[in-house]
Amino acid sequence: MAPGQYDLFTNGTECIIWGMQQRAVQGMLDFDYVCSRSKPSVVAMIYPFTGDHKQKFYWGHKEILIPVYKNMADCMKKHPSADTLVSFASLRSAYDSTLETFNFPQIRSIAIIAEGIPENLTRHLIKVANERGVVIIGPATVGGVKPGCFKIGNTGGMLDNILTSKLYRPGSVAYVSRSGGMSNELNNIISLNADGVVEGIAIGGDRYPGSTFMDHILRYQANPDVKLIVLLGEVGGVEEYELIEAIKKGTINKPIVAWCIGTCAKMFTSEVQFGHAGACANAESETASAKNEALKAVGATVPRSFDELGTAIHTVYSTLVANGTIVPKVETAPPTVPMDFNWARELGLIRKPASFMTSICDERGQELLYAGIPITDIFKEDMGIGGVLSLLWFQRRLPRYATKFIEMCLMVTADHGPAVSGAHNTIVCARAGKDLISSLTSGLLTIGDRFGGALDAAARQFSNASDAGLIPMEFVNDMRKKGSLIMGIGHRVKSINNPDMRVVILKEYAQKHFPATPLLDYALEVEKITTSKKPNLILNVDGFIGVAFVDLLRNCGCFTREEAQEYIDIGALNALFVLGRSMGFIGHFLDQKRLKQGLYRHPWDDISYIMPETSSTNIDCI
Ligand code: Q5B
Repeated sequence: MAPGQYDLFTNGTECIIWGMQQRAVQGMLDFDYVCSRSKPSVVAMIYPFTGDHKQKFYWGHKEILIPVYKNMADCMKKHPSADTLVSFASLRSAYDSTLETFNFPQIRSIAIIAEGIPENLTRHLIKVANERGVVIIGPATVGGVKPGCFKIGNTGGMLDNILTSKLYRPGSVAYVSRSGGMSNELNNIISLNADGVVEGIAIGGDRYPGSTFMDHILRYQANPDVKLIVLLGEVGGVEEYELIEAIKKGTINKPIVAWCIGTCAKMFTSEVQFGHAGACANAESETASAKNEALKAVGATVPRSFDELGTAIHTVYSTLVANGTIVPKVETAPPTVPMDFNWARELGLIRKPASFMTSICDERGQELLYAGIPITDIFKEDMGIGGVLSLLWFQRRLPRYATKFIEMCLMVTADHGPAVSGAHNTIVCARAGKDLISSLTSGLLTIGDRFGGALDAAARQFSNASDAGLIPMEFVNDMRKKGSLIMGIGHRVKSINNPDMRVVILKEYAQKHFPATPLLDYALEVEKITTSKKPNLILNVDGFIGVAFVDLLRNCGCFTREEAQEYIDIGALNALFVLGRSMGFIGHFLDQKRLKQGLYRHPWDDISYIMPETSSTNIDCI
């Protein structure tokens, strides 16, 4: 066997991945990097379900792009030196995609990871592969690894495992196993008991593996870098006897350490099907014990149990070192691969100031939390919309009378007819053919000091005056002197003769349920003064909610004075009107659409056109 034949992989191997397996690809690239490969082994990916595009990966600390092709022919054409395909195709698509791969003679080896491919289809793939001289590794395998050169998919596990098992540089021991999981165990055992792995292949657990133990052992025999061969066979099948025959004939004469797992099968009264499809003895000769005996009989080193496999490897390895067959190489440290950020964070190795902070809602766990309370509890406790707002806006549970008050505020502010600024805007916008969100926001944008947005300013003005010890009359006079309107006072249509029932309802409730209403009492004194001047200068709905909410924040026992002040300073109270009135604006939008109202144009007779005098516009500039 020439070098090109026994070496499936070198440190220049170029590989194509079938399937969108970003994690596996990143694992392969990290392996390449610690092996000090000059270039990544993965040159392209094939994924028939998206268009051609590029995927971002890390090469050490740098970012690189790997092309993804929809079409295999395009991929092969663009990457003619790729000779390996690692197929992550599912058990349904692995057969067709592997058959398609055979059309491209550049591919010398194919690793098929999928489990559960029907045996007749696998057998057909094996037949075609043999005709074309292609090596199949798998199906039903993790793949294999050639330290310093190439790693198939997820073989070897995560980077810390690869480093611990010294897979970043070749040793002298080659192994072949059926099990992908056990190959990881072998990487570890060999690194602890010898100078490490030179190549390891897991042929897969199916009854018909694409390549056999002997296919790989013959390669290991031909490869001068392999000084010791480890076979991890298992119960079922007769493959191990091919090695026994080859040892007898002298075709294989390198030291062999072998163990067939499944010796515990003899403890069962009937034949047992182990995890792998092929792991069932159909004759005495197929039992693990029989095969271990037969291997021992031809001179292979066979331990007494799997536990002693490491010792057996160490004994043979030490002999090979002692007789000069193996000259242990000087260890050099592999290049450092920057740790994946998420992994490092999971291990608690790094901390990074978050650029974003949140303290009201957490959707990451099994259940959505509002201020730490699971959504199911919110329903169990029937917290209602007022309870939800108390959690999301104030980060705490408020007493039931308070959450009911919040709900009442939302109810009374929900709408006040089509004539008010916001509803009018919403209607005009809807009639201009705009969508719900545009129409709603058009209405919301009118909310401000004059219309619906006077809650916060009223809360501030009244509380500042009262806290400063101004009597109501002083406050009113002060505001008049400054030429400022008192926020929360005055209404276009409501007056003491036509009271606003919304305010009446809320007032009755607050006076009955709030522990104390000092600011409301103060505002009502102010109202007496302003309405004595003009009957429409009432404490309006904005003003009422503003001052009553200050009383709630300050006296409900759930906030410190500073916390209460913070909500007033932040400008939280207008939110009640904004949320409440959004209900009405949405109603107006739906109403206009339902009524099929056409484009609104304001009538000319309702507009006073006041043009500049013609003579004044005709004055010549001198
Ligand atoms: N005067 C609300 O004005 C309105 C005075 C005042 C001292 C005052 C006005 C005002 C403060 C802002 C405020 C919320 C613009 C209102 C709401 C939601 C709504 C709306 C709806 C809904 C009304 C006449 C005379 C003048 C003024 C004096 C007026 N307000 N003095 N402090 N606050 N209030 N906004 O009727 O001597 O004659 O020159 O800005 O609280 O938006 O339903 O419509 O649910 O949708 O046009 O309820 O009060 O009165 O401006 O002609 O003034 O009274 O200085 O004095 P009006 P004006 P003078 S609730």
